[in-house]
Amino acid sequence: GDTYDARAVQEKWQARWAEENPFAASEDPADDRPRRYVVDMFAYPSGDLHMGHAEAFAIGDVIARYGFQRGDNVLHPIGWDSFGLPAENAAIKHGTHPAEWTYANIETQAESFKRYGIAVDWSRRLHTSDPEYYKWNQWLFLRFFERGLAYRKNGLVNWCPKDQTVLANEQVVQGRCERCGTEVVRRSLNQWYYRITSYADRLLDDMDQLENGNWPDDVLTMQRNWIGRSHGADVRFAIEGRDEPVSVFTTRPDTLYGATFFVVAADAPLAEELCAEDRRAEFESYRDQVAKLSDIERQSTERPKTGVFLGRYAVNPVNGERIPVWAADYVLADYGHGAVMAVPAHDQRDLDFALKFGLEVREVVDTGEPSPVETGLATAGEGRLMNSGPLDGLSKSEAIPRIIEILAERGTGSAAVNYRLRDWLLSRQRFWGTPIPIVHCPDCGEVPVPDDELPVRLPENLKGADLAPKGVSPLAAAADWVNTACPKCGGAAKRDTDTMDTFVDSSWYFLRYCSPGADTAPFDVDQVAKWGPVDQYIGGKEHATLHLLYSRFFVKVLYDMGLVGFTEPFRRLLNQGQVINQGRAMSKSLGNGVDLGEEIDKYGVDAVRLTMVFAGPPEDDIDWADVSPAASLKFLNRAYRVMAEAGAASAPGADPADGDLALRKATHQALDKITAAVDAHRFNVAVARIMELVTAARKAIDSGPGAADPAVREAAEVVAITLALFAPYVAEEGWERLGHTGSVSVGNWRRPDPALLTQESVTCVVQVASKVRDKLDVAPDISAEELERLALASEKVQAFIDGREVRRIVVRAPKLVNIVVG
Ligand code: ANZ
Ligand code: ZN
Repeated sequence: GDTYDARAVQEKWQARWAEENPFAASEDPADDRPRRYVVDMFAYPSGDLHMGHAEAFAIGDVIARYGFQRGDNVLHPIGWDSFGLPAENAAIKHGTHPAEWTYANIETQAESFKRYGIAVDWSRRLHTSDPEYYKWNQWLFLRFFERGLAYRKNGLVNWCPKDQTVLANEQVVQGRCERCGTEVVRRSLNQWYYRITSYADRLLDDMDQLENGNWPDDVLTMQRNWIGRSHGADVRFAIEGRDEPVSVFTTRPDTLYGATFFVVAADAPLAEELCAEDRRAEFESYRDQVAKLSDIERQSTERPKTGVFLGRYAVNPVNGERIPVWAADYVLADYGHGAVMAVPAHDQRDLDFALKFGLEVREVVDTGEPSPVETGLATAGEGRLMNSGPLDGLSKSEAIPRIIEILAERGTGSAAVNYRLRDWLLSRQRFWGTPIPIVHCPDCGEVPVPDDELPVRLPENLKGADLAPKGVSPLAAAADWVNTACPKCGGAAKRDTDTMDTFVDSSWYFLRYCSPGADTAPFDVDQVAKWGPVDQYIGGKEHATLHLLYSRFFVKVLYDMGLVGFTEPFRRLLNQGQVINQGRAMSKSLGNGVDLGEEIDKYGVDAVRLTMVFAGPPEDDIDWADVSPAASLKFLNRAYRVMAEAGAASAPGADPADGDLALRKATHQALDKITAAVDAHRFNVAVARIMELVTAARKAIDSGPGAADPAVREAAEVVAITLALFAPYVAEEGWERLGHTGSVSVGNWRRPDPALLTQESVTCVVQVASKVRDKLDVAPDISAEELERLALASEKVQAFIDGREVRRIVVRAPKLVNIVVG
């Protein structure tokens, strides 16, 4: 038997693709083919490609290649997210500049991507660490700054003690640094922010464009929860001995009559201010304890409640009641107003606190549930208000607007909306990122670097130990770089020494791909209008609240600037699963890593790619211990032999109509199902249908009409055409063996012939009272319901039922229906 030499075939076709560039997007304005824009989340250049890349890019490539194969004008670009900490850490370790490590790894990955055979337009390649790219991060920053969307403020920020830099909220995962896993602490610093909170409503409301399966539901849910919009009211409580009242945010203003105490976040300045003198010592020791807790511990519901009485009273604005003011850690300083009205009967956290400290619990909603004091469970069900003056007898949905009205009349409250989302903290105290284009002048303050002085380049003379984390940016040590003239007054001034969060780089790169050489703007507006938004985006779920949220924000700002005509960047999103091994994520410590290069050397690119997509639906994880690249290779050899034998026995152009009808039907039905499966992103199903087609063709060659039959050629050609999406090298080689000269990969998809799709019919016998009364021609896969309906619709059958009562109908689809009459 003939087997294909994977390595030789890879080298041959890789060279051909490089020469012929079949996967370049057409820029011809007269090209009116449908356009499709497919983007894989770009790679981070840490070392060579790994199994995760291999899966994500195999899947993205199926989608892109399907577009090419159907003859669409496809834009499928590639780039590198090449700023960031690992490069800097490698540079410190090796005494080099981060650029060395970065660009060497990019070269390695680029070669591997080429070998992996992904169908991309290499002419559009970009690297975010190129000054030609990051110049536009700076330009965009300045536009955001002009619009009040970039600003600097002093505040408590998340600080990673290991990486010695601040982190955005989105980069803190369960209290730990998203990158290195170190527990994050709070620090007070003056930092730059992007005002993403002014887009909170649009980030939520525009999600209706992404629903109905366009984006995975769980990603939408994560974004909704992250933005966390709550509707409720601000209620102002007077505080005895203080001129200004203090507001609380509540989602349950209807329970105001049940507020029996008041709690301020222990670490909020307000707690310190409200604390009575005789309580100060106790309060301060408590506050210092709280400061040591991580956010994980603070928010844990398991931990017993703690707190201290501040020796003060607040006054309930609706009934004048004095309620004690406490400080506690379960109230967070940076949510709402950092203070709550506690309603222990109907809020579990408040109830735990009240029971611990012996505070009053007063039910104000009659839910019919047992008493919270007895069960320890706050009641949250529906019910009528009680013990609530003018609200008595109302339901929650009636009481909320009513109480807001009452508060508004008295000037002590109003409806309010609150968000969990915080502004995006942009500054990083690290080197390998985009310098923030601001000059600090003692006279003029924060002065933007003029556009014509962009980019503000990173200094090239820092390397190795110069970059070690010090808590301030390494750029601060580059005196020549830092000291500059104020662009406004010309006086001595200093550059901002922080760099931007690298998530800025990835927030708009998909726009840059449309015109990667643009040098007067971040992107060519007309090209983006032509290609955007991205039709299909492919990448991992870990970006649900980071990259995907930031990109959506950027596109909305760019829409407001008139630079893009759409408000959402990615029409459809596919989150591929992970490649794991023996049930666990691959890791060095477990020693269960699988090396992509070794797998490719053993089985070839095609077999590895086929294994990736055949393992299951693309969203599912793949356990490499459960799949068999060897079996994939065996199948590819079988497919190759069918193509080679058909090619040896006939020439292109034979009329398939003269071929074996059964095989022709099998081919067209396979094509129909493969098309539907690829459309539905069920690539594993598509591969299974190709496998069946290869089996059918093999049978026709060995024990049917033989290799020279035109139907065998037709089947083999469909194998090559469809396999090109999944195993492109063997498909190209097989196509050539079939006698074709060009590439199989572009413009060769076929439509099944409808005349060959009709299924054979079977005869169904219909009996009335156990006598055959009619025969129906039906599809072999007809459902029982449909068959029963057809049987009862038959005129002959109705004539024999003759108005009698139908007592029972026995259906044995597709062959028999028996109608029992009374
Ligand atoms: C009284 C009340 C009664 C509440 C009741 C709930 C149930 P979400 O949905 O997350 O917005 N809250 C307000 N500010 C807080 C803070 N800084 N730290 C901790 N908790 C805070 O939650 C809003 C509810 O969380 C508010 O409504 C408040 O408790 C509490 F039966 O007020 B509620
Ligand atoms: Zn100045």
